[in-house]
Amino acid sequence: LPEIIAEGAVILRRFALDRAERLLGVIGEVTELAPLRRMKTPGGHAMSVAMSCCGEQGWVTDTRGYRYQSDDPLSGRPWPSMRDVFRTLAREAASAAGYEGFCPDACLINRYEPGAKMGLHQDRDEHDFKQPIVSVTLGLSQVFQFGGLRRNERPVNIPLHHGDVVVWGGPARLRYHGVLTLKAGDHPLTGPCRYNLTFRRAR
Ligand code: MD3
Ligand code: FE
Repeated sequence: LPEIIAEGAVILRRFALDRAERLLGVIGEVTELAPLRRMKTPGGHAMSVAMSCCGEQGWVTDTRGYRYQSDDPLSGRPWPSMRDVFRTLAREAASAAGYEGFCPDACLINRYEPGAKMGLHQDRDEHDFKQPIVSVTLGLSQVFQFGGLRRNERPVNIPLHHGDVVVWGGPARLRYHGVLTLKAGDHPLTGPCRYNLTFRRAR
């Protein structure tokens, strides 16, 4: 049953569980073409999260800033295409949360290893904030921080587990969020890591 965590934000616990192994297989296929890498922030520090992308647009960061682009900066080639299992999952989850017709053009693949985290931020590099975001957790559990529309609002901690899908739209779309440091663990399908797939409409 959908769990509403705020207006516009819905957790679909274990929604992706039955397709988790297929999703992980596709992550393997995509990251063979576009390897996971720790990108640099505009401040010049390497992120602790390793990232790759698939779809028409990929999210990148370097010392020039954050943006979407159609080519992988490592290879200079277009990002691997959006895979059907990815697109279908994102569409079905959005629909289950009340957002019909979601058609992502970007999937960011985040890999967290023990010690990796993502500080509080807003997702605001997309053109249309009326489009929702769908995120999928695979492997180890990690605590998600769900804040307010202003950075100074104290976030709520929400543990996310293997197969959980979260849909963020409407008034929740620009909320601050992050994830706490991943603790060491061993998951039968992913070993020492958590993967997060984040589906967005960039353009
Ligand atoms: C809440 N990733 O890649 S996904 C990111 O677990 C990112 O890898 C985290 O934040 C992760 O930008 C969290 C969940 C998420 C994504 C977008 C949101 C939560 C959101 C947008 C608004 C509010
Ligand atoms: Fe984010």
